[in-house]
Amino acid sequence: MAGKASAAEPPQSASSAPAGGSEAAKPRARGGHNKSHAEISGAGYAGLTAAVALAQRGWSVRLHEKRHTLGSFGAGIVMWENALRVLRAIGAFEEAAKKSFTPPFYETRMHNETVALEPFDRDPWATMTRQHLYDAMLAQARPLDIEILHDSEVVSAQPDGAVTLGSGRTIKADLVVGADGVGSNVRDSVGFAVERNKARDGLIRMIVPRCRGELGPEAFWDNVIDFWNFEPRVQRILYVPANDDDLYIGFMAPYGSDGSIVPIKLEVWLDMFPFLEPVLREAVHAPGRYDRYETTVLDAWTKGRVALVGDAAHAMTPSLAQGAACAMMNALSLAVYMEGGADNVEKRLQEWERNERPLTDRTQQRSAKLTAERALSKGEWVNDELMETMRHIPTGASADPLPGFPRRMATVP
Ligand code: 5PR
Repeated sequence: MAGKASAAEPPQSASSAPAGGSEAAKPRARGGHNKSHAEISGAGYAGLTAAVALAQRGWSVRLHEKRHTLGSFGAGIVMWENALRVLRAIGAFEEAAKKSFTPPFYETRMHNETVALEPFDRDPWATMTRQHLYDAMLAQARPLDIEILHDSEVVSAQPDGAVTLGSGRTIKADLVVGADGVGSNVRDSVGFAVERNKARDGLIRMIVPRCRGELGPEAFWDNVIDFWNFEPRVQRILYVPANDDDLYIGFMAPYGSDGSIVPIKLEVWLDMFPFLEPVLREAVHAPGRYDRYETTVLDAWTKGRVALVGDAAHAMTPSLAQGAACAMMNALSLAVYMEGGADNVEKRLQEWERNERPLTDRTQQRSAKLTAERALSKGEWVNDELMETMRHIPTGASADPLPGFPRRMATVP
């Protein structure tokens, strides 16, 4: 396992630092002379996981984030066992678990009638805010041999391992990781064929206060509740307690409909979900964005020394809560395939894709089908096929049980 690198050497990174950033300005310690070096574009969940997992395996890593601040723009997240296992593998599990929650049930309602009530007492899972998850992962990156640059955009990459920054500077690496999201510069500059599929629906996601006092004393307000309505129009609210204080709430509606408008229109949601009035009133003032569901499938995930991971490679709909999870699994496994350093990077990247990609492909297909058919509304997604990904032991992660999980055995009311 890696500690902090001690040998201070190539000041090249200091000169690449964008002005003004405290991290960027920090003089750089880059360990050993013969360390293999990775340039990673994008400090989201995929990029952070790859950075930590590579550094743990002795690589020196530079992580570029084009935004000014490091952080998560998302609202909340449901983490299943595979994602929690990746967190443990990169050392972030305990910290992430601290401010997380496991609801007693995952409930599905149609027109406010319960159609499914899942205790998930054999599947460890947790909810949390995305910011909390991000902070837990970033804390793992800090002490490792990872140079984190903000305001630093990778504008293009080449299969030989060259990356060009927004500043115009070009750097050579043994490995380039494009973890730069659905609009990936790395992907589009290297030239991969992208097949995009947009669904008819999308959703607005935000964090609002739990409003427990106002919602009422019923125990079910601790559940995840997926409130579906098909009449008089298709609108759905995904209600996810993320911890004692924060509610992660998703407003799903067809693209272009009134339900897709941000800030949300109170009357559009209140007439179908009057029992959620306190949180709807909060949601009117919360920042949010409507995102149409989208799946992207590439002809390949790697070319030469370049590997794509996360939404850059395999954006998926969130029906199975596997977007970030697959991003993190693939980033971890990528580092496992890079164990031992820079020899044969190209061949090992191909092996990585060949072995690791099929599960993600299946997950994307299943998730897209659930989304297209609005099938989560039936609450019938808990079966061995659809749970395959959540129950998968990620390459590079331990199969040991997660400490403290399952968190509680729910009692049927
Ligand atoms: N499940 C989860 C989720 O966060 C979303 C959906 C389903 C856990 C939204 O991101 O279908 O939209 C969904």
